[in-house]
Amino acid sequence: MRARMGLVSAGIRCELREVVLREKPTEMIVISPKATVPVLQLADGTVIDESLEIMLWALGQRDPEGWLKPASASAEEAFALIQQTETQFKPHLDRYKYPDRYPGTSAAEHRAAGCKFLKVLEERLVVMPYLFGRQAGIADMAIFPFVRQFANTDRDWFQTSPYGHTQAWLTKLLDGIHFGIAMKKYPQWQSGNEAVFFP
Ligand SMILES: N[C@@H](CCC(=O)N[C@@H](CS)C(=O)NCC(=O)O)C(=O)O
Repeated sequence: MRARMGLVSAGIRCELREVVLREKPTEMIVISPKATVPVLQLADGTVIDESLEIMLWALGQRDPEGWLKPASASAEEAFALIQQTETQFKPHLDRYKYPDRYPGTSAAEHRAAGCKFLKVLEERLVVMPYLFGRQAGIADMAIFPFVRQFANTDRDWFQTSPYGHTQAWLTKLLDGIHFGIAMKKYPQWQSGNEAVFFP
């Protein structure tokens, strides 16, 4: 999702091979043994297999929407918030979403811990429509997919939670063109298939 949105923003088209996680193609594992998606292989053979790195590579080619130039802060602050999402919020999200996978876990406790991060977002979004200004940037696009998962875990709870600006921000991004294009479904890639392109 994040990688696809970065490619959309940069206007980069690539060959797409849709992977079904329970049937990972050998071709993917050969170039990226950690075997997670997304994986981007460049024309020179370089492999980038972290979604944020793919976004940064794409925006490093072209950044027509200025995602790497936050209006209200330095790029470092935007990256610090992304890092906080991945290292602090994501573990709580995983445990709130899948308590059965983590023995002894209380979903409610992890939701409460995740809310501390939602409060950080809310405090920013009270004063500006996106996390670092009037336009969406790398922080919004890299963070909202996690907040979407958090919201979807219990939509009724999220809708009545005291994070109205975060709810509105998430709705805007879900209605946005990048997410719409990134969500397009593709058939599973099989060796020998004719090439399919994204977007
Ligand atoms: N930090 C990585 C996480 C990638 C990741 O965990 N992807 C999941 C799917 S969203 C995956 O491929 N899991 C492997 C599996 O389920 O076998 C990134 O953002 O690229």
